Amino acid sequence: MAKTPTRTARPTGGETHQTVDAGDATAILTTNHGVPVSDNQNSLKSGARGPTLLEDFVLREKIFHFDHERIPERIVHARGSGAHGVFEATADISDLSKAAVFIKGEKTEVFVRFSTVAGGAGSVDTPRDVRGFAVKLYTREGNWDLVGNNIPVFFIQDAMKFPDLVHAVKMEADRGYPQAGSAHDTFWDWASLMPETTHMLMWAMSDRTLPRSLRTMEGFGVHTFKLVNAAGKASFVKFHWKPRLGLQSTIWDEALKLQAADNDYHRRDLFEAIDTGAFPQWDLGIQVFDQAFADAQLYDVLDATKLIPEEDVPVRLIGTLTLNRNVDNFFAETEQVAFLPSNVPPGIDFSNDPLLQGRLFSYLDTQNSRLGTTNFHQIPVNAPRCPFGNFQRDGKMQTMVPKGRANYEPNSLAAHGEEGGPRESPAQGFVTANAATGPDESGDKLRVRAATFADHYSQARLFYRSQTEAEQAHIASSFVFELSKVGLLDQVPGRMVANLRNVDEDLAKRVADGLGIALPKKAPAAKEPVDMEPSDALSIHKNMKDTLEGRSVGILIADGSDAVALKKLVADITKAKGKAVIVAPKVGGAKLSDGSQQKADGQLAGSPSQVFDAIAVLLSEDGTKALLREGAAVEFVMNAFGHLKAIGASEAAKPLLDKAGVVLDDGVTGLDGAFVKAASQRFYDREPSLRTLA
Ligand code: HDE
Repeated sequence: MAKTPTRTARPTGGETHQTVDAGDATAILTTNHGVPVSDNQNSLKSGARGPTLLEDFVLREKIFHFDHERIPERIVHARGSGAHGVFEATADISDLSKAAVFIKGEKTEVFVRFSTVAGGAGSVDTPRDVRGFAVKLYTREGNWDLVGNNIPVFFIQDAMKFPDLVHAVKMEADRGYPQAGSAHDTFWDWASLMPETTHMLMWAMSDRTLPRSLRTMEGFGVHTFKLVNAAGKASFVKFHWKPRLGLQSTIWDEALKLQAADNDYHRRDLFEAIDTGAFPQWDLGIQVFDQAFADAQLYDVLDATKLIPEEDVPVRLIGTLTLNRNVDNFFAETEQVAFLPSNVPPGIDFSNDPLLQGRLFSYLDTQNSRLGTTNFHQIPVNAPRCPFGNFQRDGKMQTMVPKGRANYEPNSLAAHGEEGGPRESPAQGFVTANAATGPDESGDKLRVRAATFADHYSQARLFYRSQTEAEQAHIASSFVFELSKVGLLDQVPGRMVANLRNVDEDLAKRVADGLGIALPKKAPAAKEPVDMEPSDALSIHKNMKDTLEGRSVGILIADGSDAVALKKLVADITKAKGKAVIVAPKVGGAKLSDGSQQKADGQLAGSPSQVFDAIAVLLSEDGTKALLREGAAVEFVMNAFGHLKAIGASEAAKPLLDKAGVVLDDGVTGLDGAFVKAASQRFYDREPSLRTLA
């Protein structure tokens, strides 16, 4: 009898179906059942003008398939963008974890999906929202899914509250709006009644929720996990992804205008970066600590509304993630990818964080309703890259064809010369770390919240006090904006400000002033907050990189623009690893000073300055005169200035800058080397002169 491998390999397309080569111009169009199609334009009719016949199986199959092209979108994180890449382990941490993914030099394929949370699949990329940062690592010991966010803490402490959070933040149940935003009654009604959300709200109201690019945001595993070494010793760990480009965010007015300029701002940025070889990279960092450290903290390390300051436990970099391949098909990959926080290889384990524990069930369950089958693990983007096999059988959309009779275990079929199937391995298999890692890990059945989860404000205060002045102003102003959108529920803004008084009196006062309401009485705190040492790692501004890498510069030209200056400018930007994008009133381009025709990358009206990180205005006197009458040109400059961006301009362009209200500062330069340097930064000092912040 023929022997088959004891572990069933993942079927590849080639083994199970031979699809026609899309690149082969001679390939013949067929039905899904392989029957060649003669006419893909006309349905089968009885006579040229007669009724269509039910017999037309080609038409029926085509429409039938089309009717079912959509699957339910994710209940949260519906809008996302994905890419393939590789993770390379760069440090030896075998003392901490036995996972093969961490063996120094090991390279592991990955798939990453970034997402917004609240909006539907077709919503815009740049609302104020938390971003998902989900990484699937196809390790040789099975998939490890680190399903995190771009914020290290979460709204709630216990999985029991997740449906309430999501119902409150998504569009309101009766009216179906707003889409993709928290600035509405039900969210703030709920949040203001849930003091445990306060720390996360501080992050959500900061510029963390307005990332400039998916490439310039951090990722966090959020929960405390465990690393387990070969001896079975467990350590606590928090995971961090640190972007190589540094942190960068937009500001609120810019994010609003981006929504009008480009719905797909982040998706496009990610795709184009990978497409042009500017591969986005992050370092994986770990904060490792033990029970003694955990016991010594005023917060509970199992509480997902708390972080561990990097000053207390430094982040150790142990690997690099590089995204180097765009998806071939959005639906097959980005839409069908199924992340499961319960996917961990031996050497990584869960803590008792009650939010994490709830997630371990939820994600497996949701995939069945989304993808329609318990066999979703066979979809190529989800299938492990290592051999896998067991005695689970059948079910909808079963694509594997197991051979033989061994669909049960134990069996003695092998003794009779038949395939017996795979066997468990106590030595190599996943074993839950049962080392005692904390008190209260067993006991009576209790539906309770640990008393160690009671401090809701100390870390919110830590976050606020770790920000720069400009960042604090943005936080206060976001609270004002969001709460100003709360209509019917008069009591809500006051209730929120009453909570904020526990965070920082100045913040509470700024928000109350901004709303024009009296400062309410301080809300009673379940536990009085304490002052923690500010942490620089929590600020975006303190973690930005002055680099043009990953940034784009919009260069506005018109007829008569200086050809030599343009060439030099583009060269300077490219040399500094920035992206130069030429914008002109007509997309066909402009006639430069030397008579040559310069093609534009974008037309002025369709390429507003909010899509760039800095602008250069390279105009002749005539060009300036023509553009002074062009609203889009004035706005191009005015918004760049208002969004605190560098503006480099030729002498002749000055009247346009004047009309746009530009006032000279460090960010307004000529078109020499000073511009490239300025274009690598933002000019937050400019802001107080431009708009009233709370
Ligand atoms: Fe999720 N979450 N979540 N979540 N989550 C989902 O799973 C859930 C939580 C996160 O790109 C869903 O496949 C519960 C924390 C990301 O496909 C769902 C709880 C964090 C993504 C779900 C949480 C996340 C999801 C929706 C509380 C940061 C997108 C579709 C107990 C650490 C993954 C799906 C992707 C998606 C449930 C809390 C991150 C419904 C019950 C905390 C990045 O299963």
